[in-house]
Amino acid sequence: MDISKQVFLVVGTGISGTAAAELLLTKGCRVYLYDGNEALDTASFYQQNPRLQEVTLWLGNVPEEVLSTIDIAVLSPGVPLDIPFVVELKERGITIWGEIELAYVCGKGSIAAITGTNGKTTTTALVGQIMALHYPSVKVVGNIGIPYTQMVSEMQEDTVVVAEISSFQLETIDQFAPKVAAILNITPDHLNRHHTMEAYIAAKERITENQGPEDLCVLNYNDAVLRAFGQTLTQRVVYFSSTEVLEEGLYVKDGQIFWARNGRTEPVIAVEDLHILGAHNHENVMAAVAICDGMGVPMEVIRQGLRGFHAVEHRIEFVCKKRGIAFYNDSKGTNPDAAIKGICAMDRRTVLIGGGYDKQSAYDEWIESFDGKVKQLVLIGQTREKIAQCCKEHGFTDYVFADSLEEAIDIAYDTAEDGEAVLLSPACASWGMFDNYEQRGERFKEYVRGLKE
Ligand code: UMA
Repeated sequence: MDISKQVFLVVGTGISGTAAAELLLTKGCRVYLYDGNEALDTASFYQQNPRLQEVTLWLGNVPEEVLSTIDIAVLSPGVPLDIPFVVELKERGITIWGEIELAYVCGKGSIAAITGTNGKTTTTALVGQIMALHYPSVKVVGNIGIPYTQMVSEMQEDTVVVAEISSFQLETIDQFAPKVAAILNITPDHLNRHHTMEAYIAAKERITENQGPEDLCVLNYNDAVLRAFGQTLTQRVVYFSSTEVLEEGLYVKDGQIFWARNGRTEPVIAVEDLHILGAHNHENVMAAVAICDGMGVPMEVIRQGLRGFHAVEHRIEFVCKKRGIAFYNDSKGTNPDAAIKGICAMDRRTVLIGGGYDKQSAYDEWIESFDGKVKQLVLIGQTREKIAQCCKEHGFTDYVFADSLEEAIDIAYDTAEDGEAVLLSPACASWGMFDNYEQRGERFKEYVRGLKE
């Protein structure tokens, strides 16, 4: 398809939409922008995006005379497929692409794509770092915070693209075909968007749907859904397990990561040589090893990359000590499963700050994981009553409400004692109080660093 002849409507004016529109302009396409937020300040939008001056931005609706000319709509990840505006686009026969699909159609190079409920940012960052030791042109893109379309103009045939891809982004792929795909795990998340667990799983599994027999899929053996899914695939599959010794695949035994393949078992690295904590991170490391090997990186380079990698920001990130209390920022704990890992990584009594935007998650397992370690739970945001109710049902009554993150930190600082920890690991998205989890984490770190001893 000659995309320069198509008329595009880019839906959403966040970082994906603006990057997509800019890319389309460089391809000589006719482009319109749309945003459902009718209160958006268009003057400041154009000020912040001067290269989009010539693109008309419609808020709330698009006039019929424009809509009738649109060939392809490019959706930002945060735009659900079942909202009336998108349903209308589909009914009109307009092709729907996600921002990822547009990047794939226009981009170059070979792709390693990583999805999963948790661990995808750490794994993507780790894979990116290892690849950069071996390949001259590596682009780390996607849900990690750098729109894929933003990097397309810098891609060459020999570029290696390392893409973190969310379930939102996978809902709107068409031809997107990574050379190596990885699904790290699937636990309940984003059910307000996908409605059912089945739909969420199906979205994640789409990462493999255009792969050929020579391509590779990396899967978590401990996840029953993914283990069964691997058996249905025709491409090559590598499993990893943090609890079982596998006949074929990567596993952890006696503090060492091994890879059993083709009748040989090779030690990969000792867990003590890694700088990232917890069994979930061993899974991320094993996935990264299989992905990088699948992309042609020699094992010695992979080992070097593993040894040099430290935790990513906002993921169980140590901030500082005040009055002997250790503060950890786990703002990326945006769902109960991720937040459980935050608690598991604490080795002392902890005052926990939780709550935020309601994604209709169940908090039972998260509260059960407190297991005597959580001294007090300070609740913020839209979900605070719902979580408090769930706490009561599980017999946990040491919770209090705060009206802001700052107030929550003050309460936690008052409650925690020398030798204990304060952990921000909300089990909820940040929306409603913050633009994103990064902003929440930054605000936490800034305020904590300013606390008086
Ligand atoms: N909008 C509409 N209609 C809607 C919904 C949104 O018009 O129904 C508009 C909003 O008014 C806004 C724009 O769309 O102007 C926002 O688009 P967006 O929500 O897709 O946000 P972007 O800024 O483009 O960021 C997106 C991802 N956001 C989401 O998936 C919600 C970012 O992931 C990603 O880093 C970025 O693209 C680059 O690829 C963030 C995220 O929270 C980190 N991801 C979820 C997660 O990790 O759990 C999936």
